[in-house]
Amino acid sequence: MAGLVGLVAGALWAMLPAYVPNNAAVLAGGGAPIDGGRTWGGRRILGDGKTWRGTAAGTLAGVALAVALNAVNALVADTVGLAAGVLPVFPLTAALGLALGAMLGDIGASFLKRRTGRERGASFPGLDQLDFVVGALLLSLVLATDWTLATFTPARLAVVFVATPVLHVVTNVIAYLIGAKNEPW
Ligand code: CTP
Ligand code: K
Ligand code: MG
Repeated sequence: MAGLVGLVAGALWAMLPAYVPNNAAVLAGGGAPIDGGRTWGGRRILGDGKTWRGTAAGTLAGVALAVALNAVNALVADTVGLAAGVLPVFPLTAALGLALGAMLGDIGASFLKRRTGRERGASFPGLDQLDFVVGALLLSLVLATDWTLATFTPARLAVVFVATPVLHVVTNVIAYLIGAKNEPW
């Protein structure tokens, strides 16, 4: 797997533990909101769309996926002799950074949405598609600094920032069409 295919595969593989948490949170959501119903400046701090259960389930799903991807990676490398480094291997610190960071990025976006007068479920183009990527990369950088710097090369980052909004729009439209989500964003 050389050249462009390897680059795109490596970049998306590295971000998978950050892609899954939001979808897992949608499926697991409900229960007590993180902000406990509290308001700030007349509006909810975060809103009912950010719950403890959704956040915990999303984080666990992302970490579990990273562990599973490591197993698949080892299997594939043994079977087809994939060159080491094409697909990243996740240390647990990186897995947690990507998964929890994605959730925190999404929560930060809700905070900004409430401060700018947007009700729960309102769209905020740009922020909606990239909040979790920025959160994931930042927390991964904090918890697994060397791994993050070595894994997210400028070329892979470029792929991530171009491909993620496209993937995000597609998965959310699908989630909306199958009735898992109230809005197609
Ligand atoms: N969810 C959750 N906990 C989270 C993130 C999401 O429980 N940390 C669940 C909620 O049921 C939420 C649904 O997933 O309604 C969809 O997530 P999202 O689109 O991020 O939330 P919204 O309801 O649109 O709220 P907001 O406007 O604050 O983004
Ligand atoms: K969101
Ligand atoms: Mg939403």
